[in-house]
Amino acid sequence: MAAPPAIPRRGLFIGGGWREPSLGRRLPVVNPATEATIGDIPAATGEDVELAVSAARDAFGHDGGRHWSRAPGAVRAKYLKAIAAKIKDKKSYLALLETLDSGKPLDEAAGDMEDVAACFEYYADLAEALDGKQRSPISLPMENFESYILKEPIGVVGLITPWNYPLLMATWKVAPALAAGCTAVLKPSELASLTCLELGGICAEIGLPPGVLNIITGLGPEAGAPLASHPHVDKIAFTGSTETGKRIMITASQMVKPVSLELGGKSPLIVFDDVDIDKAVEWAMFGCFANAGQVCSATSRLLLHEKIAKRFLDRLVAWAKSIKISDPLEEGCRLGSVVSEGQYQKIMKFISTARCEGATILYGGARPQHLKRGFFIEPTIITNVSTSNQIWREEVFGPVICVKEFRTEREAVELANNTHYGLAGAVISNDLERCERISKAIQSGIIWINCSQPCFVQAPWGGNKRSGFGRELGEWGLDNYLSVKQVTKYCSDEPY
Ligand code: TXE
Repeated sequence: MAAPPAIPRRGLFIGGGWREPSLGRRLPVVNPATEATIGDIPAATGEDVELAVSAARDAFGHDGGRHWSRAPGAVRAKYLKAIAAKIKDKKSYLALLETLDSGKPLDEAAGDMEDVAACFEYYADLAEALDGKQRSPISLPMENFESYILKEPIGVVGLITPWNYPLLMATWKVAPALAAGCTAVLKPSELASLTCLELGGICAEIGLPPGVLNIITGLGPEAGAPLASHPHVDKIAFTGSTETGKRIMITASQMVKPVSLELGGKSPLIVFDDVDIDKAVEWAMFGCFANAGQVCSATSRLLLHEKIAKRFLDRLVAWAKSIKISDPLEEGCRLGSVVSEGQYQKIMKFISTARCEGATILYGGARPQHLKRGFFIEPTIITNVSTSNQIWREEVFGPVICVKEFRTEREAVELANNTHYGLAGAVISNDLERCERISKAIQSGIIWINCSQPCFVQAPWGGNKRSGFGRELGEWGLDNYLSVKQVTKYCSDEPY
């Protein structure tokens, strides 16, 4: 088992240096796999937010000069590439920290760090490409006029992020924001901030100009809310719960401030009767139990064709019985702990409500008997679910899948769309025409055919309905941080 590193005691990363929080308060860091307190993080409040926003404004620059917003994309790219290189150098250390902080298996955390580095590299390339695209002509139907657009960085952006992929979710926002020429204040989740604070250390090591990225840790209402409502923050990008997303939208609406929201989900996975059941089971379990189900796009509603339902569930249960649930630092661990005691209690409550509402806990539903400490939950499979049950309607964000059977394609689509959410959906069938039809019929921002959850930095990510709006990743992720300005010139000496 990997030896846990000492947890560094960090301050807030503001203006390129470390600062103690203005009220001097710190929050405990608990390893959810052991329940031990392993360190602490600073608890920022309004005064710290003020300092961070002001540092970001100074770094953004208003009147030309060498400020970040005016630097050539190639210069910004150089810094982003340097961050990526440092992430790669420190991959094992960062993965260990991520595991200790979040409870996810160590090799999954190592995979996350590779994705973090790849994301910085990808947006470094887009920053470079932006140099050639900042001014694009528009063809007009009238002589004597010329028009073009300028793509400009939006300004200072507030980035509020969750705990399920702590450094990766932060990177999905930080990398494109900096590539676009914005400066940023990042507020990671209080439940898992360690690797985001290490990103501050990396920025200092590579000499990122002070104030370009500021990192403040702390509670949502104390550190996140003043960031969202700050009049000098030009945009908020948020990933988290639908409830907090609504609150952020209300705050932002007071200043007509743009927001992008990546919220919860309750995504369906439809499996038809013409498939290789073993392969489909693999996707189903990966789709709902990877990262202990703490994935916004988790395909947590499994829709099985009635002809294969029994065989499919037998295999799924056999798989659930066989996987290794252990301290996430142990080699071969497939299912770690959930992130916190609060999340553990919340998930257990979902399971007991499902039972009370008449659903069947086919497998799991409890803490694994061999683990006496830590917030572990068995992979849980729930059948006999009705569409009025809470377990069908609400996001659990834990290792819990609920199952319904269907007879026809139409019924499958109706069940898939029977949700307020619209982040993702998946269909497994050998009939590719049917898969294409279903891709169009499902109301969500992402559809997977014959798989579940693959994620590529080049492809857009985001949802519809109550899963939010705006797209991250790919070129769409960069556009989140650029505004489009129209410039039109009258170029004749004749009077108009
Ligand atoms: O989320 P919050 P929580 C869902 C998931 C989970 C539930 C609760 O269902 O069980 O949300 O998790 C900051 N103003 N997702 O409580 O509160 C907070 O500090 C400004 C899905 O952790 O939304 C953190 O940085 N900011 C999701 C971030 O918001 C505020 C991933 C997210 O926390 C704030 C995480 C406020 N008033 C949870 N209150 C996904 N889409 O992947 C909190 N925050």
